[in-house]
Amino acid sequence: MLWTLLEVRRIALHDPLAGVCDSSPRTHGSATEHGSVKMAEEERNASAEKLKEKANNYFKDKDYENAIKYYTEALELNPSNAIYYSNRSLAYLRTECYGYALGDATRALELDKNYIKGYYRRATSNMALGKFKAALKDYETVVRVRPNDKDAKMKYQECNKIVKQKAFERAIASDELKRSVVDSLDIENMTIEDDYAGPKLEDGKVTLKFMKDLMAWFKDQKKLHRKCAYQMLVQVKEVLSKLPSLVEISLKETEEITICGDTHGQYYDLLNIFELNGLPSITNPYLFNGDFVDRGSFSVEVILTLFGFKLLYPEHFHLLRGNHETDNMNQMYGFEGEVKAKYTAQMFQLFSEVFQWLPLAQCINSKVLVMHGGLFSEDGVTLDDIRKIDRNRQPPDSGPMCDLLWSDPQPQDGRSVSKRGVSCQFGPDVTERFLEQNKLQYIVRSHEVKAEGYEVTHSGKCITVFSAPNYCDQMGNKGAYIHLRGSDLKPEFHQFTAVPHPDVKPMAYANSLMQLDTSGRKHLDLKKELGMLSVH
Ligand SMILES: [Mn+2]
Repeated sequence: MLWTLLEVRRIALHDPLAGVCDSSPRTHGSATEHGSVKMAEEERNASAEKLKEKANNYFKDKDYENAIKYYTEALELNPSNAIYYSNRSLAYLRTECYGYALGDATRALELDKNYIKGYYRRATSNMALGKFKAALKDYETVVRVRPNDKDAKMKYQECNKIVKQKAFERAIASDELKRSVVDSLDIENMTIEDDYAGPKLEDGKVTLKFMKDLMAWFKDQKKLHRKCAYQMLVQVKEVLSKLPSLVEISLKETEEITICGDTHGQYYDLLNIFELNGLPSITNPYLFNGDFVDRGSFSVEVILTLFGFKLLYPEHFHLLRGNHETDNMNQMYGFEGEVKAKYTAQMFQLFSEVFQWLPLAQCINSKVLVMHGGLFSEDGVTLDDIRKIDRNRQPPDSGPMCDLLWSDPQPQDGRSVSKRGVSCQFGPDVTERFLEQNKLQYIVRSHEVKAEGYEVTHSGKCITVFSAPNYCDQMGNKGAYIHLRGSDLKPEFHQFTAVPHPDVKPMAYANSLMQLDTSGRKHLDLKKELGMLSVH
């Protein structure tokens, strides 16, 4: 069912490209000039190869945007080359455009169904999208064709394990309907060992002193005692579950709030934000706009610090859910692995329960709407519709809750299929209509890395803010946060750069399938990929 949907999206996705490739006047022109159609074609193919090599070099330098640009140009000259599609697919994977990656891998396979790498790419795209069954099918194909390929066998087994685990989880889900992990914990009777020298809650409460001690403790790469972590999680679940899906706040004339975008486990950059902009307090309120965890390998530290401030200043410290505060993402991108490594699987379950209670959007002075992803796949959604979303769940594959967490703006009017393969892209006209209907001035969203840390689009009506500088240690981007004053609600942008962190690489806790194929950690593997391809 889903596969069909993605197929449809893929076809739509490649329509514009097909248009470019069919630009016959240019083709015929050059053919006439050189006197022979065949020669012209050979020349075009040679130019395409040069463009591909240029793209490969950008890829090696981790400049994926330019790599994509030149693979695309190569494809305009030679649209029947499966390798170009496959290479571009890998570049799209690195830029998190999983929908495009899937489309390109599929296209490569249409051109050459024996192209094994295409199956790998399509499987990786599907894994990234949480479509484990579809991924398994492709790994099966690879293993069938290459029974002696150890790497393929490992990937097949890994993927098969996840599919079985999911099936098992579904089977027990009905028995354990809404039963919280909290019920099976005896937190009161957990003992804190005498040799633990770290911070403890004071009379079971988070205090400012506790928060300062906690941040210093985490900075030294030490672990908060599991009892304290559980206490915080239970309390924050209680606080979040009382909030509506759409949180509404009002700022007085002189009051100001700081809005931050994705932090993605970059704990030392989070500390830097507090250094630059002051610690959270009643007079220094913050809103963190989702994607606190995954990728960065200090996600536990980020989320416990944010939850701590939520407990300390529940009215003045705000958190919204991102698409990474979900089970599927956490399984692939590191948070689940990190919690299991630093604590237990049971604690991850509790994190998952807490995430389900994170609000989905926040409205400031009835004029500015903040959400992680963006606007909707259909017109006519009102603030009241957002208020009514029953959010205590994993997000569905479509609909308003999915869109709030996943969509992206686009420069052209209307809507398009998403580069990510989930939700949609919305144009300036969509934003305009939404704002008008809901009597709003503009939206603030996050979700996309931006070179300057922020971006203003849709004539100032759609603002992106991203607060993970040098994202994944490789994007070279700035981070930013926004100040909003109650008096005029004019956004004021502040940029910052990455600070050093201890030597634990991003994605260190991620699923091994993601590590091998998308994080670039296995440099050898990457070299093999491109080295092998460039001899063509
Ligand atoms: Mn996101």
